[in-house]
Amino acid sequence: MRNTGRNGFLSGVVAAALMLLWMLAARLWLGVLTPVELAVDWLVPMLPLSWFEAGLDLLGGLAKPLLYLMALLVNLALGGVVGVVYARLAARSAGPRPQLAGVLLVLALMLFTGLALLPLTGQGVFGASSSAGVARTVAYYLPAYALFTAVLGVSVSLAPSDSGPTDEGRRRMLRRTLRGGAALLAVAAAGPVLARLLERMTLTSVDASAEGMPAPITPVGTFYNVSKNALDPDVDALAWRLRIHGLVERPYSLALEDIHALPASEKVHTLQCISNPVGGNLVGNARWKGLPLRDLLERAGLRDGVVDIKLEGEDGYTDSIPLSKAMEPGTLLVYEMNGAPLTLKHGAPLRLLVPDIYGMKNVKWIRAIEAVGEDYKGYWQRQGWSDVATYQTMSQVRVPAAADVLRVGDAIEVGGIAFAGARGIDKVEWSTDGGRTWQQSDLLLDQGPDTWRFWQAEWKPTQPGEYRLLVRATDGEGRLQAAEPSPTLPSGATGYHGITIRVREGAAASVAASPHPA
Ligand SMILES: Nc1nc2c(c(=O)[nH]1)N[C@H]1C(S)=C(S)[C@@H](COP(=O)(O)O)O[C@H]1N2
Ligand SMILES: [Mo]
Repeated sequence: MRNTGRNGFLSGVVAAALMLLWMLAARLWLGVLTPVELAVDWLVPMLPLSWFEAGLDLLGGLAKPLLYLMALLVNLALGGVVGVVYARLAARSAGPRPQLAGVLLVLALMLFTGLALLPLTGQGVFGASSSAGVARTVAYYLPAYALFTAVLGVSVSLAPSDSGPTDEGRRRMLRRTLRGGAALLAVAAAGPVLARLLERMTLTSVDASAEGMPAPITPVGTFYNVSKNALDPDVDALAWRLRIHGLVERPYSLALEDIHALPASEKVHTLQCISNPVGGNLVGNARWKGLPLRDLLERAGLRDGVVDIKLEGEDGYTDSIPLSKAMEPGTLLVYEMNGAPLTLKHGAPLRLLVPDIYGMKNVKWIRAIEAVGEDYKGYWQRQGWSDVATYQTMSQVRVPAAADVLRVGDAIEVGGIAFAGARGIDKVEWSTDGGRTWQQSDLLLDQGPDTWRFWQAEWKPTQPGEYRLLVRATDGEGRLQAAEPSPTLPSGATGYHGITIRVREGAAASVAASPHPA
């Protein structure tokens, strides 16, 4: 009996590995979410905020891939458990014939998936409310479970038996051939599948000490990227439709070409993630093109009692903004970024840009807009992140870099960025004595409301030594940014950013060192 259990578990794990390989490959082409992704999506919003924070602190950008890896291992182990049950049943002489047992197992797995797993993870019965739909979902899971069951059935049937030594030699050879073949197949197929998956993965590398002046407009390729997903939705723009519904007089839907035909507006707009640390890199500025959300809402005719406008992404992510925010002319649904069509990772075919509110609420891959009569809590709010999520006023030192060689007598350029959402920046001050005294910098580059400002000053240190260079901004409403450090959770980081630099004795013939090549 112990042997039956071990053999069943191993058979189950091998079968699950092959099944998952099929699932990962088919994921890219059918767009159906793997059970691994469903598990993570379901789990993360339920994690206590303190665990989430601890995980991020400890693992940083690795937290997300490790979570998926863990879910993958749990999946394999579950395959093993199913294998044990199956092997035990098969070992009982009174059990059903193997073919029948196989059909029953596939049926049970399909029913569990369609009626429990998918509805529980927000995909609807048999994936009815997923972007892939029922047909693709079934076309994805059915072969996966058939593969699992076939491999499991064959592997279990080849188990060492007590029926006598006669066919034991043959069985052993078959078993080896089968397991070896499966392993070879898995290894051969895994390479290209994993390579493609890694290319598509959205991984965020958080750098808490970003250095160097950024370009005024961030190129799309270096614009930071954050999403809850391992693989972001790859929306078929031709089949895609935007649905406007809820508390409206005339619900309707639009194709992308309808949206492109409506009067458009363009604007430069800075986006920052609420989990950007003080001095961090999760901020970017781009020129976007789209249409005011207000135009689409007015066309639908809002009924009385609307509190929030809720946006739903193709990845099941939802969030909301207050009606008054939705009606501001600067709240746009955009389809172009820096003069080119929005890319997959930035939310193609359509994303929201909302003034004054952290990236989190700038929903990507929008498929539905709903007028709701309540204060709707979005994906991250359910976990405890701020619902209002107004940008904190921030400023950063970007030059000089901590490692630059600076000398007494040099004219050193100090500067960086400052951002305060729609409030704008009034003033940026800098200090070289850890905040005892402050001097005002020059503000450069006004790209309009909702954009970052660059600040700059020249510094001629007269004494060698170690200096603490700090910066602080005052927003357009005259409020100095918060000095008190607070973590990113739940409302965005606060506190002054600073760097420590060393100034050496002036060299005899020192050339004024500029931190960048002129
Ligand atoms: N549908 C959807 N929209 C989303 C997210 C997401 O996971 N799914 N992440 C949000 C977060 S937390 C941020 S900071 C921004 C990042 O946008 P970017 O990747 O274009 O910089 O998208 C927001 N919109
Ligand atoms: Mo974010």
